[in-house]
Amino acid sequence: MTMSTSPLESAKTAVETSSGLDIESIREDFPILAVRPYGKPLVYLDNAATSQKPRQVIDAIRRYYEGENANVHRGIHYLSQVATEKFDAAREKVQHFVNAAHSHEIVLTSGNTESINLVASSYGGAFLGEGDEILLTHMEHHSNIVPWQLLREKMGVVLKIAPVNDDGEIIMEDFERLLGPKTKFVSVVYVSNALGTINPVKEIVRLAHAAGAVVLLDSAQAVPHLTVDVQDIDCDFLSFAPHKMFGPTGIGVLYAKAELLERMPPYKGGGDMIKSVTFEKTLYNDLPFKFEAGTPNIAGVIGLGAAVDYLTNIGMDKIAAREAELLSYGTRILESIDGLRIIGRAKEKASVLSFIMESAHPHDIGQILDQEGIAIRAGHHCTQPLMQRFGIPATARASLSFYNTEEELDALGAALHKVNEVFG
Ligand code: C6P
Repeated sequence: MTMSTSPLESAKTAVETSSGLDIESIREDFPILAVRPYGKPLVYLDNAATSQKPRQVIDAIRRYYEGENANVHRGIHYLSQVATEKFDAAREKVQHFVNAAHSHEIVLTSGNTESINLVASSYGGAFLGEGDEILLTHMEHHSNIVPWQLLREKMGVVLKIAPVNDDGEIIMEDFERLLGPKTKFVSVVYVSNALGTINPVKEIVRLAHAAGAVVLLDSAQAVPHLTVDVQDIDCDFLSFAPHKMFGPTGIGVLYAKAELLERMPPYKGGGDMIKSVTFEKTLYNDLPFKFEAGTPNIAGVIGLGAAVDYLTNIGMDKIAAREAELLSYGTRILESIDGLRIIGRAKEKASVLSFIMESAHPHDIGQILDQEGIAIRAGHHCTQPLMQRFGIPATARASLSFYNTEEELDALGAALHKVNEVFG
């Protein structure tokens, strides 16, 4: 006898056979997934805020503190050599992960935000001036708006904003129209944290370069989900956030073309970024150390190296394919909820599901879901201008990662029905 299956059940079967990943064993890598909030299974759908950490990353950090802890690039003793080797190896892993041409094009910072501030302050302070135009888009995170506003206050640069359409895509005709002879810099988010839109970054870089502008890609939400190849994209700067890609907090990455880093002045002064110091004059260190003043977050960098290994072993192509499956499954679940509107319907989309409901404010949705053990984010997601563009104060946002499951998305759907029951 053939059993009838619902569309979602048949989708689930297809997912399990096509992803090629053993999700159950992957989930065992993440100790935190065993936490039971309020006695219920944890459903962690807040990966865009920060991802959870696999045991491999946690162990690498523990190993460092238990058996390798020393400062780097300074000591001649055994521990310092071990720590320095691990630290330098992590930079090379990051280099290969984003296909940078040289390891000295990878600058280690304290976070994605810090990486963008470094560029605005160092490159912007040295090479941009009164009346120069910087082109952003309406979907930027505050981290890619405010540093440029600070520069505007200091240098008198002009900010231009490329609009987005109702689906949450950059209107490329307007983007192109806004590029002019005064455009000296373009700074664009690769994947929107609030909408999930994957922007056409190769085309953006091509157009910007043709107009003579330098390009930064805020890739905080891209690197955990897509294969990112900086040489193929040909961007000048690319920032990302290891804590969103299964690594620790307190560490960031800035990729930059070497010729730009060579010309840029240091961002901060201190130890490690110098060759020699007298009271009269300081000679700066070679790349990338010129931009890495003070003792770095050594444990964080070693943890980042382990996160890169973890992702590489699984395979970014498999991760992207799995997340595409989860995104389409989750989209269909949300579409089945009365009075729910998805914000962000770009054709090219990463695994972010932002939505509003007629029955409840996003914060109330977040609270009901929390009671069910489901972690989402509710708010403006540090994209207030984008929320204004859509005429809404906030969204509820479920952001998925490859370790999520169809069962978890079913739980999300059931909890959203409950929201309608409670508030409807
Ligand atoms: N977005 C989110 O929940 P930091 O805080 O430096 O690690 O990253 C800032 C940042 C910059 N750009 C984009 C596209 C981002 O998504 C983020 C962080 C988190 O969406 C926290 S607001």
